[in-house]
Amino acid sequence: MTFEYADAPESTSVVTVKSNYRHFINGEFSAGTAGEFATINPATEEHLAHVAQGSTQDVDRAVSAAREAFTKWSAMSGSERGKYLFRIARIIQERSRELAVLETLNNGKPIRETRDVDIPLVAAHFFHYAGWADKLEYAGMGPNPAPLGVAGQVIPWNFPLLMLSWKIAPALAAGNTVVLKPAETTPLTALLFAEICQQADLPPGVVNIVTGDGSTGKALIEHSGIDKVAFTGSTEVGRQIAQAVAGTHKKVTLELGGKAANIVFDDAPVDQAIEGVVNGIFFNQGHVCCAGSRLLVQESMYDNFMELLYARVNTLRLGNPLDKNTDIGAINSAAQLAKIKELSIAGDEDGATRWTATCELPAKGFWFAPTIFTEVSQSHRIAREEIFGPVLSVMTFRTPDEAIEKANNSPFGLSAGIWTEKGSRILQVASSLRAGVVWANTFNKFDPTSPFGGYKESGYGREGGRHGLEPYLKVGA
Ligand code: TAP
Repeated sequence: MTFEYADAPESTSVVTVKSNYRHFINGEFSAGTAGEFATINPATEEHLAHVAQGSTQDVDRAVSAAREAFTKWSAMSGSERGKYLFRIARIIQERSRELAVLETLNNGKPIRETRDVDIPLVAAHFFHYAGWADKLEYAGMGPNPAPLGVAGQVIPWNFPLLMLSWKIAPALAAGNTVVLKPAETTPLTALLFAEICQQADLPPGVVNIVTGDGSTGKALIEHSGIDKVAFTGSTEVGRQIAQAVAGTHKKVTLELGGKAANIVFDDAPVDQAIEGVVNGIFFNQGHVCCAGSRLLVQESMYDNFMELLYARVNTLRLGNPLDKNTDIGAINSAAQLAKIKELSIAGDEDGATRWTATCELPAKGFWFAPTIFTEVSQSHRIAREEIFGPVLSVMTFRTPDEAIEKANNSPFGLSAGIWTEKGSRILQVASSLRAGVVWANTFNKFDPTSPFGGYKESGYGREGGRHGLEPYLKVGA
């Protein structure tokens, strides 16, 4: 049964969206040299603002500012650096509503997620790494770990501010300075974060933000003045970056795509597993690198499980992302919507059976209804390629060995989920899965103390926790 809910829209009056946004370089907002581009609200296609397009000169200016700031920032005591990070974390908490609304406006994700997941996790990352700043010699990376220098960081659009925090918090705690490029479709919260850096009196040049498209990201990672490349994005661009930095002194971390298996055994707590599967693929419209996009269900419980799953998915509310009751928001861009549609059509053509949730799609904006494909085989494109949308591919298995084999039969290895009541089975299956993160009887749980990262084509390096400091330090120095 679906209840009727009254509209519960969050007010947009808590945030001021400016008509123009400029780069943040050396502690100040400054115009770029390559014009500007428009950023929109993907839920309505309404224009939000004009944003500076970063040129190689803009990147150069930002790298020079970061280089100059590095001398003082890296010489500062860890406890002093920690104070700045604690201050930033507290301001993020104070301004969380403003950040959540702006993230929802620019990204299309539901306010419930930005308010309850993204922004609290952003603050938690800054708190976590603030605590590490004066304890680097106890991080298990040698007695005197030293920062690398200037980090060039490029992030995607699916968790704009959260990915920023994964990059900036550990870099600063370790004594590096940064130049960050947000994704072209979601630059606004990074620029609000720049205001927070000003409010926290962060020394100029420690954080620099240059906005723009892929060419700006390319100019940044290829700049000879940076010592570290941190990239989160597609495997395709990750490959280009690995080639571009090969043979240079730059240290690299690549957090790339995924195609996680979510494995449900027939002894699993069914209601809990249904919630976990739904959260695994439909959270954030499936724009999640570690989304449980391949569901493996044990054959003996398949019919019952699928019936419950369809019923649950039909209760998800799709629509206005600013409404506090909304579960499924907008797809982030027309380009991403086209990619989801193209791969779904490939699912039909390859012979899988499509099921679509009964929901009405708004007339304006970019939308895709929750979709489940059954009768999927390992060779289908929808079983192998990352769709990065609200589309689940379902397969079955009979034995644990078959589940492990199917789960590992993927070019990716970012995450996986296991649902069973048996602790011994969790341990046995988890230790056989080639995935950086394995969740048991839960899914999509994030914590700043846990390392996160992939195997195979999902990239290399870890972010989060003590491990997340290592990519920003000269280990063993
Ligand atoms: P990409 O197209 O790879 O873009 C990521 C970032 O790189 C964007 O800022 C993009 O700029 C920039 N970029 C594009 N071409 C570049 C180049 N040649 N050199 C340097 N930078 C370049 O990915 P996306 O579509 O935004 O994000 C989705 C992908 O990210 C998915 O595959 C997802 O799995 C992955 N992801 C992984 C993780 C982790 S932790 N593993 C987390 C989130 C997302 P523009 O925005 O202007 O194109």
